[in-house]
Amino acid sequence: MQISKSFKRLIFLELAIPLALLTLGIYHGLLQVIYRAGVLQQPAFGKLEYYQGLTLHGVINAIVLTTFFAVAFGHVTMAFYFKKEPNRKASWISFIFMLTGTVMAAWAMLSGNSSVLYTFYPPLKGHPLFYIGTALLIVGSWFPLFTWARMYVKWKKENKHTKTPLAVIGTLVNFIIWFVCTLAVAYEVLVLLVPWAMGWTETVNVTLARTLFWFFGHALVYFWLLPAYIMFYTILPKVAGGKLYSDLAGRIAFFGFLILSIPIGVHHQYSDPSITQGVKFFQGMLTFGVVIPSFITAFTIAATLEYAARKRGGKGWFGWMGKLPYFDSKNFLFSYFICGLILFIFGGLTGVVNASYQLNTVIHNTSWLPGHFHMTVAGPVFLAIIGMSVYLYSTMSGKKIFMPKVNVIIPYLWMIGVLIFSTGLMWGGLIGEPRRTNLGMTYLNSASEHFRPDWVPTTLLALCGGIIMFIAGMLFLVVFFGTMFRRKSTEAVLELPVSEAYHDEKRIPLFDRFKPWLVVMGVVLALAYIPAFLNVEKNTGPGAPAFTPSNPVPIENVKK
Ligand code: HAS
Repeated sequence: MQISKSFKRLIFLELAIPLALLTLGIYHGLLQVIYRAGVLQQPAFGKLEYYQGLTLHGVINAIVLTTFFAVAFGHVTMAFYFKKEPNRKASWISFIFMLTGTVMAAWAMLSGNSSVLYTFYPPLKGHPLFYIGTALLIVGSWFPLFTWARMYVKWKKENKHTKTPLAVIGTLVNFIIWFVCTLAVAYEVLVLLVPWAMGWTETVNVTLARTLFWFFGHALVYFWLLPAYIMFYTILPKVAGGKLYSDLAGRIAFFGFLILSIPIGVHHQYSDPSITQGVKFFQGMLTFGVVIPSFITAFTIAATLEYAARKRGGKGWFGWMGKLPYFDSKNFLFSYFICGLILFIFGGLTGVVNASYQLNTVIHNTSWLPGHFHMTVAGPVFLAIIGMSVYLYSTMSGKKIFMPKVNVIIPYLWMIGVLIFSTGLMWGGLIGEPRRTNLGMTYLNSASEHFRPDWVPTTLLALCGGIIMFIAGMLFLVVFFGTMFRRKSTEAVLELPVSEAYHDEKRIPLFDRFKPWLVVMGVVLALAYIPAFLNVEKNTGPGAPAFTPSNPVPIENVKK
């Protein structure tokens, strides 16, 4: 498909700006493992303090990169399937909002005024520009939903009895989830955090802020995941050389996420006071429910891969696995996808451990948690984002991939790094290693009375994995920016691989409409969250004063 210069420029900027920032994000990832292994035994390195680096790492990698990419990939998907570019003005306004917000938040973090981590964590207090910046980034990412919804409604009017393309369903579901869940964090930022950061209010209601954040926070992880799932359902079967085992399974999975992604945030608050056991239990059960769309995906994609491998001559119960195009540099998307899927088997299973109310008490706030989420967000999500970014850039610019043989190896290197890194973290977590802690200052410093020799092997393992991940990440940036600096050598087009479905499944209206699912979504959300907010209202104590991460004493007392 031919596209306009303006659209091309917009997509390139939305891909390249966060990837350029990723250099900082990856650098701080490396520093994390170095601090934690006790190689650095100081509060700061290169004028950037530990928690400042951790905030930059989380915000750039988990909020900025993922949001820009989801918007860019959504634009591309809608344009490709509807053969029409989204509204130009709205798309550029959205980009300007997101960019301005990112610059503001980046300044606030780099100046050392906002070491509050990507979860905002009041009573840690950030600079007002950090909160306003992140709010602008979020508001900017709302615009596309409205333009895409208009495109969809128009298309549907003209194609009443045609199945809506699965990728379009996935994109709209994802941004509806995003719009609803970000309303809570927008309220948290604008009503609680900005007035507090400006000095208009003296204290902050921590329980309410945390509950609003986690209303958003777990749905956020599915906002990261769904673009990858769209690729697994609609692109992977084609690049694997086969067909999608069931298109209907994909629809069921996406609508399942629509209902269950948000009303489960309290599973991040199992250890919080104020919320009663009944609410925690109910949301814990819903969390087990949200695992189902992923299990559906696991079996559908496994069957899809088996079909593709058998078509390529694969035989036997497991022997077929050897026939997939693992190292085909011309078809490199496969390598990015398969490595992400393999990581997600472990990322998903550890998620189920977290979801259990009882087991959660063992792993909560330990390094098990970053072990879990690096096999999810730094697994299928990150690999799908970077693989698709270089694919889109190359095809839409007409420039060949720089170092194609290295490009196809990167995901394997990354996967090995993550597996080693996460093993170190999870093993450490099970023997009590805390997360978000500069271990080099105390527990991993043999001169400290708190020294824990049993955490030496676990943190060293995480260090080895982290170094491998750093190398893979840097190689990717060389491939991406190397491709940017090449000359155009083929026609520049917008082209996505499109998978056919294996079965000729009839159109089922229920799985081709949003209204019934939106109603169910509203009901489940109300059942899960009205009691939670009533609990918060009833059980909240006095407001908290401001803290910094480096001192357990409130800022105002330190000043005195
Ligand atoms: Fe999670 C905490 C529970 C999924 C990210 N999660 C986090 C945090 C992050 C995160 C960032 O219940 C930390 C937040 C913080 O800073 O405090 N998580 C779950 C559950 C799932 C889950 C039940 N998480 C994710 C995803 C993430 C993510 C996805 C990012 C993208 N998580 C929790 C809980 C906590 C938590 C608690 C709070 C803990 C606490 O105490 O603080 C489920 O959605 C997982 C379902 C997934 C599966 C896997 C399906 C497997 C597939 C691959 C198939 C492979 C194939 C390849 C086909 C059941 C689809 C075959 C291979 C061949 C070679 C043929």
